[in-house]
Amino acid sequence: MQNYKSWEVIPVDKSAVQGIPAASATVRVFSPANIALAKYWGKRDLNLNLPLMGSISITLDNVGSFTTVEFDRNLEKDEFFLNKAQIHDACFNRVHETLSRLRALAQRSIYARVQSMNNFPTAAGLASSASGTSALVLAAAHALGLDLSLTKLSELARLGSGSACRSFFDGFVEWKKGEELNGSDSVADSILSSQKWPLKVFIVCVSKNEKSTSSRSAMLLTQQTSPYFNSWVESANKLLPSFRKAIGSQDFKTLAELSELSCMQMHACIMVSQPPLIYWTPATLEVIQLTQQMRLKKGIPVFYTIDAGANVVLICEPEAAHQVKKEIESFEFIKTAVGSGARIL
Ligand code: 2P0
Repeated sequence: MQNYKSWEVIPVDKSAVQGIPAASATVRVFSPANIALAKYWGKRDLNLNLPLMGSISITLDNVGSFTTVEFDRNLEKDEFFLNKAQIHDACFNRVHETLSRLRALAQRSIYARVQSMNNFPTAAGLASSASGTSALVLAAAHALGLDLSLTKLSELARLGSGSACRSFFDGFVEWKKGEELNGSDSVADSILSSQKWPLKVFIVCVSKNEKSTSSRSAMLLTQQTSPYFNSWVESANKLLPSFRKAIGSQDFKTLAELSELSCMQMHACIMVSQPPLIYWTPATLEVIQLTQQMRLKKGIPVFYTIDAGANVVLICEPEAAHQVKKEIESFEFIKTAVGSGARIL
């Protein structure tokens, strides 16, 4: 497998980058997923996807979306294919809205065919909307000949899906809550490069099924009905300075404790929504407990985090990667729990 570090434009039609040729312009890109350590879960503006808290994520290598955007004068409307299937639902509407924002910037009225493939399970709580939306923005901007800064690309991605704004940057990335109503100060940037602290990430896939409730509607449900929502928001914002300090000083133990705390607080808040929403399966809980045993009993520098789904992401010090991989491979129960086997990406 070719090694993709951070986002990358894969040349398909070089003329497209300079401007739209007569009939069509095609650009293919790769954009990585990102996994939040300090979680984003709650919005101060639903239309602009502005968060109620700052968040911090780690950008993945190799795990993400390959997206081809082809602007074609023969199309009468936008078309969107995800993992080869044509999409017509709310997900298509979001793609169309994102393309329309970019068309407006480029002052063009040409429609596009978008083909996106994820090299990991889609909508299974593994940040596929982050990689997919950032890839879409990147490819469409290039195909339209727009020369935009990473900050502007990140803003356009945020408007499509909040967490996508973090996928343009390497290593540890902070997305600021910001105060401005128009979101001008709610921006993402890298706070420490992956080279400086090359932590290893394992995705323990206990379920490849698409989740029954999307992140977007679950976030709204939590915000509207969870009795813990206000204290979650307050706590999430309070934890951020400690997160920054732990990352700045490469203090693994503190980062592990903070990340697990943020994850647990977010899921506790989600679980008590009305109706209650539980993303986990029994295997999720098993992985949590085995990870705790690895760190607290065996002294292996590893911690877990879980996004809006059943799958668990383990993060460890680079020198512990071999040992962690061996431990995960011995998680026999995952095979019996889901029948498809543990998948370690
Ligand atoms: C995050 N998640 O910080 C959190 C943690 C999932 C759990 O952001 O409505 O797809 O498009 O802004 O970004 C998933 O929600 O939601 C998410 P929208 P998004 O990564």
